[in-house]
This record gives sequence, C-alpha cells and structure tokens, in this order.
Amino acid sequence: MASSTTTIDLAPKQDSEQTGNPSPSTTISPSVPTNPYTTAHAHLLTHGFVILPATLFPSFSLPSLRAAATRLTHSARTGHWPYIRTLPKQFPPWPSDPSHGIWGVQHLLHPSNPDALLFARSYFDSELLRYACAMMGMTSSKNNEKDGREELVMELYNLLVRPDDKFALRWHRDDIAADATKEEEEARLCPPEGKPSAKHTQWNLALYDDASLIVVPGSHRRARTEVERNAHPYEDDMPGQMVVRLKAGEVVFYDNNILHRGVYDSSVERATLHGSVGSVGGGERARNVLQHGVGEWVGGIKYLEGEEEWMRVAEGMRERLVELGRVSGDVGFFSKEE
Ligand SMILES: O=C(O)CCC(=O)C(=O)O
Repeated sequence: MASSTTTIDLAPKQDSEQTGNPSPSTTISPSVPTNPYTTAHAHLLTHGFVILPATLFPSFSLPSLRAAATRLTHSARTGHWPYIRTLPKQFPPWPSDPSHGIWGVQHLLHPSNPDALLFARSYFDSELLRYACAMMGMTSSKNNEKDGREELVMELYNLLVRPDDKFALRWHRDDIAADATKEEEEARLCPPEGKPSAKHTQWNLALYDDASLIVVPGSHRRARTEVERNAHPYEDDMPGQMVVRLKAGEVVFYDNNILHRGVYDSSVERATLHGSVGSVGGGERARNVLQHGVGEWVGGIKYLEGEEEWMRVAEGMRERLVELGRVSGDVGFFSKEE
C-alpha cells in the first residue's frame, strides 16, 4: 500500500519512438507529502488517463485471475459463453455466435459464471473503489471511512481478449458520436468552471502486459482538431497519439470520452479486465451501461452481507444499478450497426 509519503510513479510509459511527444508524466517527489488519490485524479483531469502501479493493489492475485479469465475465454471461443464481443463489430449489441472470432468476453459477474465471485472480489476491491471514487472527485484517503463508496453504482465488468483475427477499433469517444459538431463536442467536453465532477469512471486492469489501447492525451477536454476530424477512422498515426503500455497488474483509469482506439495483435495473449462504476445521480450513464445487457441479470443476484466484508458495499452498488435500470426503461444503443 502506498503511504502518503511513498514515491508513487504515476507516469504513463511513453511510446516516444512512436509519437515523439513529451511524456505527460507525474512523479510524486518523496520529500513532499501528497495524497496519492488526489494526485492520480489530477493526472486524469489533465491528461485524460492515469496509470497506477500494481503495488497499489496487493489483493489482486494475477495467477487466479488469469486462470479464471482463461477458463471463461475458452468457453466464449467455443460457443459455451454467449456474452461476447464479436468480430468485426465495435459497439453493442453483439451476437452470441463466436464463429467469426471474439475480442471480448462480457458479464464476468453473471451468476452463471463459475468464477463470478473471484471476479467480484476484484471488481469491488476496496482499494480499487477508493481510486474509482477519487477519479470522480470524491475525497479519498486511507483513514476516511466515508470516502464515497456508499454513493457508487455498479456498472460493467468485462474482459478484453486477443482477437481471433486481425482487428482494430476506430478512433472514438465512448459517448459522443463521430458526427458530433465542434459545438456539440465542446458542450460535452469543455464544461464551465464549477461544473459537478464526473459521474462515472472506467479502467483497464491488465492480467498480461498490454499495449492495445491508444489515446490522444488531453483530447478529453476539447473538441477534435480539424486534422482529427478529417483523419481516417483507423488512422495509424494520429498527431499526439500515445500507446498506453501496461505491465501485468497495472491499472489505467481513463476518461471514456478521450479520443481513443484499440489496435490488437491476434498473436499476443491479452486478458485485460475492463470495468466501470458510476455514482448516484448519473442518470445519463443509463444507455452506456444498460446497452450491454447487464440489466437482464443483475436483479437476480445478491451479495450477502456478513459472508465477506466487501459485500455490504457491493450489495448497495448492485441495488443502485437495479434502480437505474428500473427508472431508465428502454435506453437503445450508442451505435447499433457498427
Ligand atoms: O481495447 C481497449 O482497451 C479499448 C476498448 C475500447 O475502446 C472500447 O471498448 O470502447
């Protein structure tokens, strides 16, 4: 665990040969006492992402998570797990037929997954949730019991895997369409001072080294430039782009409206846990979350308080997701045909 005076290198690994960009790095000096949660949040606000070292999350057992990921991925590739991301489709909904290949495995916490409890322990991990709270601007510290976890809403927990064939995602923001005008982008991304903090956050936790995610640092706070707007959707050399290189066990939190894409190597093993959580009052998240189908099964599970300490927080989060589904009705899809 990081104490407030430990040196925590929150610097993303810069792919300087590829981009030639200055590194958007933050290194906390050992001599200056800092709060690692607020430092990480500040980095996210400035650059649109922040990489956290594996040492911050000692309760994650990579061997156990890898074994469970391997089991579920095998089920998915062989047609025994219907909740999948299929090639060549980028956005939900996805069919449940894996015959053209998959690039993701959905619904790790689904009750029919024999390893759902193992994945739940990682999704609801108290330290991870402390960082998630911090990313949404809620105060976090080790000694603060009321650190915002009571306001969290369960969202998605999926697994991103090596595709069976050559595959990449186009440049996108998760919740702003590619045909949005400059003014529409600015209305979403350049809020006036004093606007309330983000109502959700998302992360990738790499179980193996992973260099699939590519971002344009800083693009979460501005409209696209003319070059970005006119670029090919699969442009391999976007100005300022940066490969997010994760070592196994590292976690990247990122703003889902940063300009980003995925570029995959079908010959390199990938098992990256892809999670998100919200906070109460984030009704605008309904489509992004519910379009994945989580509402169809989350009402049928329960985390039993008293069995394990984390379950009290988990059960509250689950109930708030059920409520989001109840009040939201039919939310449709972000980009149904793509
Ligand atoms: O593969 C990744 O890490 C990126 C995934 C992504 O961009 C998405 O699911 O929208």
